[in-house]
Amino acid sequence: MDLWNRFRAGLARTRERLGGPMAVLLRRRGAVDPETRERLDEALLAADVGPSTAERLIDAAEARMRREPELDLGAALERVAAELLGERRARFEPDDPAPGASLWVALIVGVNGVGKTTLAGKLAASLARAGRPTLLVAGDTFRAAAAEQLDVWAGRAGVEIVSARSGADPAAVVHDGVSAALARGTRVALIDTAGRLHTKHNLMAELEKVARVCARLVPGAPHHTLLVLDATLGQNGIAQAREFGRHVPVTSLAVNKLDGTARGGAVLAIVDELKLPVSVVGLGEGIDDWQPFDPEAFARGLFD
Ligand SMILES: Nc1nc2c(ncn2[C@@H]2O[C@H](COP(=O)(O)OP(=O)(O)OP(=O)(O)O)[C@@H](O)[C@H]2O)c(=O)[nH]1
Ligand SMILES: [Mg+2]
Repeated sequence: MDLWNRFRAGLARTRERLGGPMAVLLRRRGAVDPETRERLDEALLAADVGPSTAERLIDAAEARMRREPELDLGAALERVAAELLGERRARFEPDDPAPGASLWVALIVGVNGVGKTTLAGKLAASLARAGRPTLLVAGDTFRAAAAEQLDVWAGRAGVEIVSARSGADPAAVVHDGVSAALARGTRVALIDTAGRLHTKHNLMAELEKVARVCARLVPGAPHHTLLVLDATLGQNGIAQAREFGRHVPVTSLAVNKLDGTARGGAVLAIVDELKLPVSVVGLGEGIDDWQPFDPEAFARGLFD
């Protein structure tokens, strides 16, 4: 399956909520009458778009149809959604290497079970394949099986890994991992961290310490802090991102598990509320089941 089709397949359940019952309405042109507005609003809420973002999208689509009368409601919604999603853009990839080939450090954070470790594996594989020597750092020393799980991914991805026994101080492992990456001259260090509830202050302080260790070893590190969200949790991601953002400078969002959820519309609400770009989407459990985020393709996958 090509990338677009995989993406489309992943969004199928969300699209069913938006497109299916709405097919006739989405073909209408001109002013949005109150009944259409109400049914559209319902469909958007069912896809977890969130009330204020839904309202904003419908208003923007209506304005768009006034300016471009050839557009029907579905096409107008697709365009305004793509604009909203594309307002800020980010890619999860190392900046051009400075002369002397510096190390690019990325920190992967998020609440429990959202798919951080899986995504670390997928991204490491892709970076390695693109010819960027990558080292995985097992910063999750909390869960006993966490380092083993990352080790399996390192094997699949064909990259090196630095880990420690469980119970070790995560900041110490990160120190060792980043130092090893520097010593070995790898281009990228990807740090997996333990899942933590955004409301637990001691755990957030631990994350701040991890980020400080990175900065001490490599100027400007972490160069990318990727906050991983779980699409099946819908708009809960908004509160998570707000809280994580108070403790670490979140560069971009990854939205995992977009396959098999009908709540993909939450991505619109999350981007609208947080003004943070999405860089990556997870579409399954396999090593290739992810994609760089493409606002236009995402909007098309929702509404067409
Ligand atoms: N369907 C689907 N499952 C996923 C995706 N990403 C991860 N998973 C699954 O979600 C579960 C949790 O993934 P992990 O990578 O262990 O999540 P984590 O955030 O590292 O979990 P903790 O370290 O415990 O906080 C696993 O069963 C993964 O296979 C995805 O994009 N789609
Ligand atoms: Mg994990």
